[in-house]
Amino acid sequence: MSNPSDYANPPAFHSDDLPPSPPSEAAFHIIPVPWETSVSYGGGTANGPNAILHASTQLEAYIDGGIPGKAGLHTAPPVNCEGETTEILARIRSATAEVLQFGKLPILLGGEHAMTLGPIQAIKEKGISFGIVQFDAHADLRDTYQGDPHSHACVMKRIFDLDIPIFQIGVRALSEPEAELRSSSNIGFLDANTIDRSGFPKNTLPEDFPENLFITFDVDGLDPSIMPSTGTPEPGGLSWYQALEGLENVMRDRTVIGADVVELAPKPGMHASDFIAAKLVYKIMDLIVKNSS
Ligand SMILES: [Mn+2]
Repeated sequence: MSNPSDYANPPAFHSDDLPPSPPSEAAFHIIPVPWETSVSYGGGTANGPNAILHASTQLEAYIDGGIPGKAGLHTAPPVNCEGETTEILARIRSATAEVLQFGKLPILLGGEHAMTLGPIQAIKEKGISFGIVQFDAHADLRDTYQGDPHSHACVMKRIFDLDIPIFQIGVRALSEPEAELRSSSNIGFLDANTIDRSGFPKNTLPEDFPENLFITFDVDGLDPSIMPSTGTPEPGGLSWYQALEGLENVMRDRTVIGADVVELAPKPGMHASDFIAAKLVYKIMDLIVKNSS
């Protein structure tokens, strides 16, 4: 990729090796969400989904002993991210609800982290009991940020307000009120410094954490040495294998009902980050398939 216009006209996810399936035959429905309004530092998340789709054509179909794409991949049209925040969130919610109605797995590509409220509302409206596991450098638990309650920095607070159980992995930047909320509430966390020192415990999630999981993976949870293409990078993040270990750990004995990978802000010429984000998406699919077989 040499300039941002190269992110236009994206192919379907992984479509070089794996021909797209019709929606009714695809286990995974990929929903691009090119949303960028509340970014507080570096911009570019609007191009995130397209960069992931372009990079996905470079992936191997075979990964760690299997071909998860055989479960069927359908890439939906991108969600229209113009207009008011509430309108955008409503569109993300209905795009997700449609996939759930089909009995399929929504995999959303971002786009800024604020979008995660959309699928969470859709799943909650279906009456499914579930918890959310968040991989992130930031707690995203501010009540408002720069006057905006729907900022990417507030998304987990909005989800907390919906009474959805939360577990955070890889956090290393938060404000004092966010830290106080975590310790005075039942929000679970395994911060990056603990993972660095002691690794993952045998069971990361508490025993009473819900069986159904939504996974939200903010790419800034990864270390900026492998993921510089994000708006608010923080040192001391997860390595690739720590991220995979964390995913395997939380998914063990549980059922993933949806996921998103958010906050990729692709930088022209820095295609490693785009590829890593695409591989992360495919690896999440791989773990879902392996877990359910
Ligand atoms: Mn985030």
